[in-house]
Amino acid sequence: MFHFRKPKQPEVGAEAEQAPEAPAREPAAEPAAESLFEVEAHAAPATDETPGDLAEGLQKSRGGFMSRLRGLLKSGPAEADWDSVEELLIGGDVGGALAAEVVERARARKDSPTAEAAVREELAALLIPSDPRWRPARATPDQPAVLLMVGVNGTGKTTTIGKLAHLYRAEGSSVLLAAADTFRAAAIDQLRIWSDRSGCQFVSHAPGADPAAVIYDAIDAAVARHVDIVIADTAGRLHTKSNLMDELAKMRRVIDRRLPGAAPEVLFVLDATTGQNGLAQARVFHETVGLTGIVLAKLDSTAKGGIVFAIEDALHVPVRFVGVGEKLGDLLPFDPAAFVSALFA
Ligand SMILES: Nc1nc2c(ncn2[C@@H]2O[C@H](COP(=O)(O)OP(=O)(O)O)[C@@H](O)[C@H]2O)c(=O)[nH]1
Ligand SMILES: [Mg+2]
Repeated sequence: MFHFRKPKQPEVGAEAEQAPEAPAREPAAEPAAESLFEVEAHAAPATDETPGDLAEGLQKSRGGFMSRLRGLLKSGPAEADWDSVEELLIGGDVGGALAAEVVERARARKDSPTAEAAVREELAALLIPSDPRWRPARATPDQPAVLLMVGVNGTGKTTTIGKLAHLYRAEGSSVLLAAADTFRAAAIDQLRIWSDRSGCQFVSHAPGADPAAVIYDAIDAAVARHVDIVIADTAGRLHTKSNLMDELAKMRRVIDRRLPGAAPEVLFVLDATTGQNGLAQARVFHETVGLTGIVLAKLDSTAKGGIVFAIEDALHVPVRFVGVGEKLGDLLPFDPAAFVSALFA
């Protein structure tokens, strides 16, 4: 048995902070069968959210390692203290091997007027192109686009889903949220609140249910109702727990079976404050489910924004979004050039 909910009107002016965990409640009664196929009432998108600001979100990084780095890079490439530059890049989470490479290449640049220009160009060259207007694609017009959100515990998956739902609803897309984090009742409730707030449809099972079954039902409901985008929440899991990683692989297989050729987006939500530890996690997730994109959450909370370069270099998977706060508008499409400019501004 699964629960399906039609979208509600978003609460304009509602608090945009993390959805509070609602008190546990009895599962709703099973909906009448025909309610599955009611014409979807598109809720008006919420308009009370001002988009977050990248420069503001990067304030800690700009004031941290970047301000010291800029100080070191005022001279021409020949006079710069390159050992200190390398140390600062490592301190900013760029990672040892990559920092050494960047410095070596920047030093070798003969065409740069300043050491700063050389480092800036080398850092920019590391980033994988990503169009900030990127949208998850549907394989055919009668299939929804599917986003599977994965990562370890507490990285910001559910909050990111709330922000994404808000973004896509504001653009007029219909969105269905799948509560495939069945581990705790509170996790289901947290997603339900985001779904109500942004006017999404919602599919859940009882706590403890097989998450792959939730995804199966969510896709069925989305196909039946011509929903544009399905976003599936998953329970946080440690990359070292192989049974939980197998469970994730099963979710992935269910999507592939139910929507052959759909190429779902698997977004890894990385907590930017975990730094280089996050890279080891990301690699295992990538091997298990094939990551297609990265969301770097909590970039506002770290002074080490260099993790962006490290994760892209490690996985060769593009960063699609950065999270710069807890409000609905605090999810910014990733624009590599704007990111480097904001770091050096
Ligand atoms: N400062 C900041 N906090 C965030 C961001 N994204 C999520 N959080 C917070 O991180 C905590 C965990 O988020 P949650 O979405 O529940 O993580 P999950 O366990 O991965 O689903 C919550 O307190 C969120 O408000 C972000 O971009 N910036
Ligand atoms: Mg969660």
